[in-house]
Amino acid sequence: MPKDVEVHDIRHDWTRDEIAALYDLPFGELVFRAQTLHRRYFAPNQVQLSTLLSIKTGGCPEDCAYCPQSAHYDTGVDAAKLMDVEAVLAEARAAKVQGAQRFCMGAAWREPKDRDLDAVCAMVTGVKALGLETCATLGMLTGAQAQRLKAAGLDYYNHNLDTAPDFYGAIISTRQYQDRLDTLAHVRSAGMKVCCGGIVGMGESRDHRAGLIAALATLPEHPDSVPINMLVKVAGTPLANADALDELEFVRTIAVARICMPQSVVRLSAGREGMSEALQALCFLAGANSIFCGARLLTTPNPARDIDRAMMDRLGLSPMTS
Ligand code: SAM
Ligand code: DTB
Ligand code: SF4
Repeated sequence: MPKDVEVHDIRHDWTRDEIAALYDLPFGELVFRAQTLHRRYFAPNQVQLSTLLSIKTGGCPEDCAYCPQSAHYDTGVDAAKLMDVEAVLAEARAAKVQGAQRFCMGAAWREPKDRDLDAVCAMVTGVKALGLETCATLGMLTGAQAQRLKAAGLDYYNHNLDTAPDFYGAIISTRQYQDRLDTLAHVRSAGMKVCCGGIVGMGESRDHRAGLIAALATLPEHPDSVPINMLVKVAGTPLANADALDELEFVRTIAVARICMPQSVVRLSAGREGMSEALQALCFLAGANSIFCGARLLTTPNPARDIDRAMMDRLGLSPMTS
């Protein structure tokens, strides 16, 4: 691949207006551009497979309007203590048997206490020893906590920007956008890979969606992994009755993420349970190349493994080889 093509493709100076203009392209033109870049940087028919486990569920002090695990809303999710290390390792072994490549441990915390991090570090080391890539999402981290996780063997840290800076206040009041940027900087400085994306379908405008992609694509380094979540509407949360996002607008968001961050793995993340196979096929065509596999996300359903195997077979997709 010619060097000038690479230099031109990987930009950190995207403006929101330029990204809004991508959204405005004719659908076929947008998907063609995304697919062209996808093929330049990735094997086009390979999909990275991650499995999620909620290692500490519910009772979270934050007020994220989308989240079934916030203690502010009555969603029927019971708060549970941090799981035992052995129980987590048993789940990781099962995920590996089912073909997962990365095991992502999620905790409903604002931030981990140092005492909790002892157990999480033991989980990370144990999962890594199984030959799986490791990922965790535990809320805000200090620099020292990020370094401890890295030393324990953590490959990826997931921390989402969630939405555009100017829509953020409508969704979360208990922490600031800058807090998230600070955590992402700590994760990078510690030498871990960054998994960072957002949620669409929360009542934001197209311009807000462009603002989210602009915030991600102008980080000092593009996130290695970019999860694009379709809001999973959970009864009891403030967003339970949010208007459904137009399906093709979701595909456009995937395509725009692919164009603005060509070397990042873009994950068709939460929300697949409500999507047809045809819609998911369009997302792969638009540059998505990762999914969560396994019948549960953190607290909500995800397609069962055999359903996804059948989909991947029908579409000629295979697990990503590095
Ligand atoms: N508590 C930690 C935090 O917020 O960073 C980690 C777990 S939190 C559940 C991880 C991410 O899940 C959130 O940032 C959000 O993007 C996503 N998420 C949570 N609830 C969701 C929902 N109902 N639909 C789509 N994505 C959701
Ligand atoms: C991400 O961006 N999506 C995942 C993962 N990172 C942690 C979480 C989705 C959660 C969906 C709601 C639930 O199952 O509780
Ligand atoms: Fe807590 Fe994370 Fe849910 Fe926000 S998204 S309420 S921080 S678990």
